[in-house]
Amino acid sequence: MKIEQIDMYHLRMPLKSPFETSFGRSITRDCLLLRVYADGIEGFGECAADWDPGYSSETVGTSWHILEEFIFPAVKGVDFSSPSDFPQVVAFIRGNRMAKAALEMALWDIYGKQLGKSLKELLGGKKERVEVGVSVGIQKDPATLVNTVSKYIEDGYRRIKIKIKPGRDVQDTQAVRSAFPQIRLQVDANSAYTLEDAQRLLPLDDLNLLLIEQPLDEEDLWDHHKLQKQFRTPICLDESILSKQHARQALEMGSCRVINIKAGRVGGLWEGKQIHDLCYQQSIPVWCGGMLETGVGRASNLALASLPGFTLPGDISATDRYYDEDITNERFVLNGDSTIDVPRGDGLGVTLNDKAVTKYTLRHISLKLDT
Ligand code: OSB
Ligand code: MG
Repeated sequence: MKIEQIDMYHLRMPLKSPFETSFGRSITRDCLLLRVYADGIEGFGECAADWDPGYSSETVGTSWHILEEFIFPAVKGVDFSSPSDFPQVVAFIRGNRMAKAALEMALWDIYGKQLGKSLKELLGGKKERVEVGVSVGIQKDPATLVNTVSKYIEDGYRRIKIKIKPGRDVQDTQAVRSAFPQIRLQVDANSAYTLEDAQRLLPLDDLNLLLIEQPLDEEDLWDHHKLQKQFRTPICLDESILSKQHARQALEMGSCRVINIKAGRVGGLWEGKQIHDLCYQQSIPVWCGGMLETGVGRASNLALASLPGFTLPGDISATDRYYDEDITNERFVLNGDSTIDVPRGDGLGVTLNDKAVTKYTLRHISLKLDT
């Protein structure tokens, strides 16, 4: 498999409703879309880095730079026997995992189309539909939050995640818990706390939460261990886990009991699968996180989440939770049992709506690599 051409688009997608986290509030979601041609076959990749470095140090700008100046030149002329060769080819580039994951995704899409297999089959996925939940941003006040959550429950979501931040944590979570005593509930702090906040957060431990996601800084593996000792509720790491290495060390240290796997954050689907395999062997539950992806990234997330160790519901909601209009022709819908079907088509199993791509594109380049 030799890449002939790459088209890269910077997209800005209007969100259906603003999304607020401890690191900021967004009304649009930026991403990079790759259209890659190899052996006459077209594949798609999405780079999950956002416009600003709030969640991750990578941004649309850094990813564009790294892809254009380093990753594309590195793959020029390379004959891939499988996309699993890709991590080694770009290993000389430090970090920049979201940028790498975007091109890797497109290679998996092309590879699947070549072999007539879905990404789920290529990765060894088992499930045909995966359990999903919804990630609810910080609302105006606890009453508004309860109202927003109730609408998602009416839509059929049976697992709710709420975003928390200092000043908007225990009270918000208690409000949702008392309104919905039975709902599967979890919280995500996106690194907003320090160990000194542990005492104040302790009431969360009595709210029957599935997990507390990333309370402390990305670099605080040891402090997460100290925090986990004070809580019965499992700590789940998101931002802190950038590789299989981190996952192994976090588990050895007791920094968490659950891991959120996002292929983009860890450098691609292959690394995501390695983390899954490690956790599966140790009976550590994992689930597939999301980053407000378009239909391209969502298809990839669904395939990854079909692996057997993804035993907790993913942050992979239906298309209409995020966008009125998506860039894929396929829209993902929620089934009555709070699942979404894993795409069955070859590769990612999605096609692009060219009109929508054009509409949301801010910048585009096209590169020929076979000359
Ligand atoms: O921390 O899981 C997160 C969105 C963007 C960046 C980080 C996160 C999120 C979400 C939304 O929680 C998940 C989704 O529905 O895509
Ligand atoms: Mg998170």
